[in-house]
Amino acid sequence: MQQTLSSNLNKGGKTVKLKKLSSLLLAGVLSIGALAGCATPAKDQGTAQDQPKEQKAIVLRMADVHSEDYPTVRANKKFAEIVEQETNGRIKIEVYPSGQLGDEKATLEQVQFGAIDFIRTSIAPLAEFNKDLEVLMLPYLYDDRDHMFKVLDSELGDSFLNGLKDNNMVGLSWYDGGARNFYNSKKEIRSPQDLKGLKIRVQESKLMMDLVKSLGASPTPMAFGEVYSAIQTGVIDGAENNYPSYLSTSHLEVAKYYTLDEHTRVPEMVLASKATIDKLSAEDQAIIMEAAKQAAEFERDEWFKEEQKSEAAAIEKGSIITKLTAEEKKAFQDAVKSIYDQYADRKDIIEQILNTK
Ligand code: GTR
Repeated sequence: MQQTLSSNLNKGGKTVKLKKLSSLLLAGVLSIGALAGCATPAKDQGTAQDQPKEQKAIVLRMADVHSEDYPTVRANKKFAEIVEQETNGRIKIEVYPSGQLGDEKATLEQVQFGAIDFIRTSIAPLAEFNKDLEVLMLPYLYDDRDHMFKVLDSELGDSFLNGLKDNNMVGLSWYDGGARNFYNSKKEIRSPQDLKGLKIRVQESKLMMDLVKSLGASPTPMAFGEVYSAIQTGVIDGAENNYPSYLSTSHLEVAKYYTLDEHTRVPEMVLASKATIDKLSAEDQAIIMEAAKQAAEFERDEWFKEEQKSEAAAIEKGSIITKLTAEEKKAFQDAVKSIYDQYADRKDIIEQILNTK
């Protein structure tokens, strides 16, 4: 490369060639950044003369374990679209679905050291890095989705979004992740006794392990993408998740018994790497914050529609859906009560959540 550059310089037209040299050097520096996983420039959009270097788009990456047409991924794309539009194309966000950048735990780690810029994640694996978040996913904490969003959209919710700075992350907004339910390949579940002895996959989360244990089953933490074959080969008997995930992963093909016990609502968060945010201007930071809020509104609407469609789709595909009576559900609620004892020092926040109306 050095040879080409010096011969260019020797051929006259010095100003132009020098500008080319500086843009080549800049491209080199930026692509080193790309290798290190930092913000990367978009493809060359012209010569240095007609395209001042500050006009080059910054390309950022966003991870999600869900597939292309899942509500969260559609909302992530909305986020990217708004950011690109509001920055006049200066910032482009590439959304990588289906765990292409790694499983949830691994991608969360990468967000912390700035190798991935954004992630949409369940807070269950996130809480392994920031235990404070666990109070937001305690079993049977919220009456329903409206109650959950009253909490998340309050100052208390904001304090959790802003409480990740020590983990080198910045929370941007809250998505809906519905209520989680048990499903398995073996039998219908109507009570915690029915769960006894079943091997149930959980997210990589201590609280989720405790929860499943308190209900009598045996928890197996495992990455989301491995669950289908683990059920199919009998390594585990089942898992627990919301309706849209149960469908989109096709877990229903290998675990047809789905019980609407709604043992927990685990909020989902869009977050950014602090390293990425710190590199942007205050104006761009504000655009990103606002776009993430708008994307969350979009996701919540899409989620609601998706959940409505899910039951019919699951039944049509041969799932056996078990609805519990209030009394049957109470047996689940009673069994998990002991978990709250571990959070005695967070009693005030729990009370505040329970009293949010
Ligand atoms: C889904 C959630 C994912 C992932 C997954 C899992 O409901 O949206 O982010 O956490 O559950 O169980 O691993």
